Amino acid sequence: MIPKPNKRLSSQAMAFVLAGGRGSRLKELTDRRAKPAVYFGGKTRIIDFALSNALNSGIRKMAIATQYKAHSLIRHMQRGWGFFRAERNEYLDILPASQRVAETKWYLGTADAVTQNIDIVDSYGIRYVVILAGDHIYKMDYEIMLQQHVNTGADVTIGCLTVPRAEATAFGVMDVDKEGRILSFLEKPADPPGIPGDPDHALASMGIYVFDWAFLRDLLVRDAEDPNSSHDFGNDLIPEIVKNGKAMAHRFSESCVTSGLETEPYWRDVGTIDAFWQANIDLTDFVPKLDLYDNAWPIWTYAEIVPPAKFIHDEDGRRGSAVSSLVSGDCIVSGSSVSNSLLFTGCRTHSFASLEYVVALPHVVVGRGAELKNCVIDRGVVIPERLVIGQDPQADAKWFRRTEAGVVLVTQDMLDARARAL
Ligand code: ADQ
Ligand code: ADP
Repeated sequence: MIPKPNKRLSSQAMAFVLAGGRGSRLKELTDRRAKPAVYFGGKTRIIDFALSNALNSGIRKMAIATQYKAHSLIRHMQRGWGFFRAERNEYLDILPASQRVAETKWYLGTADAVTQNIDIVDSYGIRYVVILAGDHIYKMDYEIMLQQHVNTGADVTIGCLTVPRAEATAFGVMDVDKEGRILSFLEKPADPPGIPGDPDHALASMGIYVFDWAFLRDLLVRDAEDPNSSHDFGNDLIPEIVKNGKAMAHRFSESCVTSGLETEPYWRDVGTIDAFWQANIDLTDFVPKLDLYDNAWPIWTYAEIVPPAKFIHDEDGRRGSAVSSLVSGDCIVSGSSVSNSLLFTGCRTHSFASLEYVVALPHVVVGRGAELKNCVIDRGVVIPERLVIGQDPQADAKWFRRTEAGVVLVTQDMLDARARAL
């Protein structure tokens, strides 16, 4: 029997993941790690969402361009994403800037990150490239976007969603016709145009692009020689295609994956302390906005092999409990009360401690009698006994980073500085 060709376009596609950005609005959380390597959701890191989407969509060839503070990201990739096998025609390449070209050269912009790796993309023998950002939380089936791209014969297909107009200054903003063809594209406009008939919203680029590789390759080679280009997709390549070619918008609502629990398409740029805290705390809702428990669309990650979470009475019989909370493996909640919080792997909370609306990254230790509220605690931080955070805005702002909305970020460096000063 003659074998049938695999009709899924994802089998002819690769994902090129841009993971080089600084993520400076996450402040001290990205002092030592790139934004895509920041922890999210109890067990995973931010980049796991884009990579799991690619994997679940059927894409088996991936490249990840890294640049800023890449060590923790690369370590995570090696530990958690090392199962791709060349003999099955699967590839996952980590492409740090300045490692491959003769002279020391950083990735100048997002397009340059691809240009510097043209030979690697060529070697994959693929037809389509899905360009992804490694720093957003969402579940999406890229196969649907690939199909739209092929059906419309577009030069580029751009993933987009509606955002409040006031927030659209941080995005590429587009105007489309009835067929979804992009008529104009403004990268981070100071005064974003609203959607006709819906002036309070704008149509924003998700920074996700599908190209035929042959088309993008030509464009990159030309862009590399343009002295006026910043070699960036949003600033240079996309406006050029909108002007001279065929750029189509793909609505996220068409391809977002839901388990039935999510009531609306979920996409978050957890790029600020407030947004990061909120999106993590949202997971503790009775009906969460993002379902992480959907077996049909698993979020793959590197998970340490650890014992189960444990909840114990201390020697004096005080109850260790957690309600409306996510508690990861290797946590021990001892004689303390945890509510509306998210504990990553390996956290320890000691007697008389209380945690409310706390996001504790891996291996946080909370000392006896500490009271924590509305905060994000960085990895490995040891909270001293009886420390109170989240009740006195002035004290919080003095020692820690307190946002206007009242979320407090705590790192070990801040605690050490406080200990030296007191
Ligand atoms: P920005 O959000 O500003 O705009 P940008 O800084 O270009 O995004 O980064 C996009 C992705 O590329 C991020 O994942 C980042 O980590 C990575 N990156 C940045 N610089 C890089 C470099 N030199 N090398 C490798 N990777 C790099 C983009 C689009 C907008 C769109 C938003 C959606 O330009 O049009 O609306 O994404 O978030
Ligand atoms: P992760 O991001 O995996 O949680 P860590 O927070 O332990 O990892 O560290 C992030 C990065 O910062 C790693 O590259 C690590 O080697 C480095 N690092 C950790 N602690 C320090 C420190 N005190 N000084 C300098 N670099 C550090």
